[in-house]
Amino acid sequence: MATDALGNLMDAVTAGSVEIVDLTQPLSENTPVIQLPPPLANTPGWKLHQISRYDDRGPAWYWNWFEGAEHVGTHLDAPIHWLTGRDNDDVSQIPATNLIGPAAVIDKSAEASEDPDFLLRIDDVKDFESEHGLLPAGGWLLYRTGWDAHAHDQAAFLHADETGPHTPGVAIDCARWLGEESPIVGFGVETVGIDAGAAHAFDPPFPCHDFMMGANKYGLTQLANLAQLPPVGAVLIVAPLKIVNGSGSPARALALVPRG
Ligand code: 23J
Ligand code: MN
Repeated sequence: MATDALGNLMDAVTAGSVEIVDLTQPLSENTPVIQLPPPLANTPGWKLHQISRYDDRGPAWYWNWFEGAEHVGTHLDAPIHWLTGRDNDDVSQIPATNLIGPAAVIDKSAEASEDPDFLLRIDDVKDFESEHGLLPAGGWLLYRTGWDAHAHDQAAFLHADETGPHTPGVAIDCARWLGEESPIVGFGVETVGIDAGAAHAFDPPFPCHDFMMGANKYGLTQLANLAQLPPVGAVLIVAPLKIVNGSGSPARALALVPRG
């Protein structure tokens, strides 16, 4: 029965047969943020302001306040983030049951290291499904590209030249399929956003945002440690702040991973 399931889970965590993997990048003033070209407005990054640190302002306590944006660091894109999802959920309205679910992990790190503009195709996902089973209904597809290796360095992470940013993403028809056809509720990436660096010039622009948010689905960005996950069998837990009217939120993302 269900109480045994949770007891067994906690026993497995204690015994190490289920490992907790932290998929979250550290959130600091050095966390990279997306840079959109003019005349578009850009997001500020993250900043801590000290209130007191065991001093005259508060002799026995340390605390800060922060300024930062919704779409900074490891963060969740709510459906309302995009024009196509304007009547869909804001981040506070996302059903909690969608914030935990099975995760499939597709690894295109070899392809992305050869070609930083690599785009995930429907055939790549179909090939994955042939090998590992169908994408999980109500779950998440996590897209490993190796881009987490650059997350400590804004220039390397955004990887822009005079033609704009070059980071891996999703082909237009695959983005449509993920939103409109696939059974997943969310799509997670290692890059600064769920779309390719070059996706500003796609039709529609930023198709992964367009089709996922339009389908009341979620994005999850700047993930770490996807290399530690199996292709199937892990469970993702993502915890965005419950910001009323929020279009997204920095989030803690964790995976429960079976070992042995
Ligand atoms: C606004 C416009 C374009 C993009 C984004 C935001 C993001 O990547 C985001 O964090 O949602 S591509
Ligand atoms: Mn975002």
